[in-house]
Amino acid sequence: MKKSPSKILLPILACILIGDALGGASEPVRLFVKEVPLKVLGKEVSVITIDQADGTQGYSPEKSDGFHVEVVNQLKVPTTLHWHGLILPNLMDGVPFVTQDPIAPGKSFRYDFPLKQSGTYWMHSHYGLQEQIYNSAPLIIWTPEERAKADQQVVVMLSDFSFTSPEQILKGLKSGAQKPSTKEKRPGKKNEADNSKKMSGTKGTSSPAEVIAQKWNEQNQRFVRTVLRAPEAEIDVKYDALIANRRTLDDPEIISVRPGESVLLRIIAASSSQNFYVDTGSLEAELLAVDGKAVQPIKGNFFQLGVAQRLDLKVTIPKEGGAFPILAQGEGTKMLCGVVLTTQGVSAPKLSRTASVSTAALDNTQEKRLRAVNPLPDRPIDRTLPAALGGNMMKYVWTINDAAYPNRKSLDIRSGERVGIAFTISTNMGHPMHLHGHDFQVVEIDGEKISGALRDTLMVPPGSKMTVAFDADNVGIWPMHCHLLYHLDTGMFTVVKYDGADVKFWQPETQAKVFGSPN
Ligand SMILES: [Cu+2]
Repeated sequence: MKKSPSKILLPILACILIGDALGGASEPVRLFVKEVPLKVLGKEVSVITIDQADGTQGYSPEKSDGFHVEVVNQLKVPTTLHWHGLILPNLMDGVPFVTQDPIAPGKSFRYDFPLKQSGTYWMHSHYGLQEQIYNSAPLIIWTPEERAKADQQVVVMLSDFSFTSPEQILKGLKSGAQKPSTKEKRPGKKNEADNSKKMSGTKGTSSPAEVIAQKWNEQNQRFVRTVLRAPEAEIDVKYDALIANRRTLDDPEIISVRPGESVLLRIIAASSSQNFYVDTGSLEAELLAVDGKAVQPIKGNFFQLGVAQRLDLKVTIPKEGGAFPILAQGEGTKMLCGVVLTTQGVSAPKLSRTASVSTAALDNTQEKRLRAVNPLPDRPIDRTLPAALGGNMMKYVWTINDAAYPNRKSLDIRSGERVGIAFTISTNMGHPMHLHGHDFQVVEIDGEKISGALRDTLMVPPGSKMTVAFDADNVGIWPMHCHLLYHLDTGMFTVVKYDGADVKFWQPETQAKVFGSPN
């Protein structure tokens, strides 16, 4: 139920009664999308926030209440909000020119639907390049079981920060200014598509250096941090800082915790194109869920997190107390961000924003070991959709099945099918691929069949072959795209379309006019 500033009790009581009659709170929470100042590295910049009337960021409903939101656009430009990872009715998905018209400045839009999931989700603008300037917020769906997972729960939103506007960054990428150095370029593998040879930094082609990577420690059955000689990860946007809960490590959020108690960290990669490694340091963590969906608990202190993915990590504070930084290092960079857990009377240590060594590319070390708690029912795949991830770095155009969006090429399916999506990749950067409106299960990695994690976003590293499966039980037209903002914006986007879907809002031609064509 929305908190009302009204002093009159009667309307509130009426509200509660109506809400109860409908089996839950139906009064919408108003989410105001607006510009706010933010100080980063001593300089004040203007960013976007999604706030409730009382200043709460985002929206975290009880599952049993359902989802009831009115988005109020207080920006000077259009927007829409997408509820990342939620299984919802198609026209509630919040994608302009696919499932709704943009919300004009000063206008609002209602989103109402029952909730089918619980756990760590998030919301973000699906309009233009607004995601880089933090048109995003947490979306935690609560149940008594979610609350019982730990003594204390903390949401950590990770992001990337640049003093350069997203429009300028895109211009730079298109003109080659942000391109990785070409001196490390070598010919691509023989079997790669022709255009992939134009991409710089093919995996294994940059000269090996000392890099931080994730390793599975077989003896202790846990994920750990290791330093090895390997190529640095290829990245195409270089940020000025990384932030956690909108703060750099110069002035991180300090979270008070109690000795001996457990803390569940709900970590969200809300970045526009920075993948992360999450380092819990001296605290042994237990990974309980990815993308809001339970996995067989697996231990470690060093985890991979692709853009738009989430990690639920449970840690226990030692009885003797102390200060415990929870850090995230960017893929292919030395930059760090994070929060610090401290017990009473302990001050947080001074932390550097820079690690001494850069990191390797995200890979399948972690994904191969994840197992779903609630796998899909056993049944063969009826139809496999190909998803060949490609691109042309010279033109800065990114493609799925050789096509750059906007276009009218859809991946077509029918209700009732078990659908597979077979990802192949010919580019030197990995792509965090997100399918709207469904949970999918990772069922095959590099030829090995597994009962892998349920997810809504899959990191496809360079050189890998990965298949996911889902049950086609949610009729509609659903975006499937790379979640690196600049790849999504320059073509790596398509739609999975059910037979008989309502496509009245699908206007790729209008989108091309409004956002421009990548070609
Ligand atoms: Cu991508």
